[in-house]
Amino acid sequence: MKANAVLLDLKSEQQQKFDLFSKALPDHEIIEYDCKLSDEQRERIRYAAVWAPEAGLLASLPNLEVIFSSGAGVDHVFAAPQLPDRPLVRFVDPDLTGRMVEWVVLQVLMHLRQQRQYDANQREGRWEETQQPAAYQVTVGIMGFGELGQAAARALAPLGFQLSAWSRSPKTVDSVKTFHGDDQLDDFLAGTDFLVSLLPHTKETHGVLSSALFAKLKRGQFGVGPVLINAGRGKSQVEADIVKALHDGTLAGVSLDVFETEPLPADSPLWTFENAILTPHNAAVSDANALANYVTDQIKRYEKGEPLENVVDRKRGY
Ligand code: NDP
Ligand code: OXD
Repeated sequence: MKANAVLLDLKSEQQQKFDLFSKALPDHEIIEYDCKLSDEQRERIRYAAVWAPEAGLLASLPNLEVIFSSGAGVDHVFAAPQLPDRPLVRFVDPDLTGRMVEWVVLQVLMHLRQQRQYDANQREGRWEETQQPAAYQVTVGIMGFGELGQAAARALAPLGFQLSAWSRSPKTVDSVKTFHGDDQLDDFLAGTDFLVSLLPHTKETHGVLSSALFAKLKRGQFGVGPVLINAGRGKSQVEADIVKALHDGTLAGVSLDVFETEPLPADSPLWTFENAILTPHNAAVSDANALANYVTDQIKRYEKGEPLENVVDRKRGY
């Protein structure tokens, strides 16, 4: 019998790759969760890698030592009732970060160059130029300036954008005007043309992307902006307010990867706007290979007595 079993309760495309875990940890038993576990299996499980575990699953594992989130976010893990008090490690990896950077840069450029308008013109065979600002005339404000927000800033900087960022705690980063805390939020918004949200979903960030906030954004030049780009979490946005802001011009456009309800319901008005770019919560997927390497490396570190990395602070909720 192999010692120290690892339970996998991942998204289906990652779960299918469970052999990656077996190869990396040949002396561990890998158990794919399929809604039933014997009492002996429950006793053997020391580690669990999960996306959205069902109520009571993790609490039913008497010898569980570490929980791994298969995403960078952890709200889906915290949402599970009866979450045991064990270290929760989130997924922080160059593969995921690189994917998010690609998505953010793509969206910023799509709005800067008014690509949706040119797509519409092309469909109608219309040759028509619009005035376009250059990157250096636009301030991209990044809300949530952690792993992903800082990587996005590093990619946007060489394109010439003016950059600002807002986080909970103070930060000093070259070429980025930084703000922190609720007291500095209005100043951050007042200077922001394109607002990129990479915030986690917590009690504090719930519904923060609302009419009141959109009204405080800088009114951009040349008819471009303000724009909302959100790949953080859908529950940080008020979709009824986004729809209203797109109708009345408070927002010139949006790019949304995350939604209050996922999948986005077919009757959501968001589907109907030409200037709303929607993607199905795949701005930065957790690649199965990268995830298996990450989790198995962390387990090896832990078993050698080294500290786990990227352990979530439960009080902050991210
Ligand atoms: P980090 O924890 O590294 O960064 C989070 C940032 O948000 C930090 O700068 C933090 O401030 C800031 N923050 C949190 N709460 C507040 C608050 N109340 N007020 C102001 N700032 C706040 O996380 P990551 O960058 O790795 O990931 C961010 C989020 O991106 C994830 O939680 C997840 O929701 C989302 N995500 C989405 C994906 C997708 O495909 N759509 C893929 C991966 C992640 P401070 O620095 O002071 O702690
Ligand atoms: C994540 C996500 O949190 O994919 O990693 O949303």
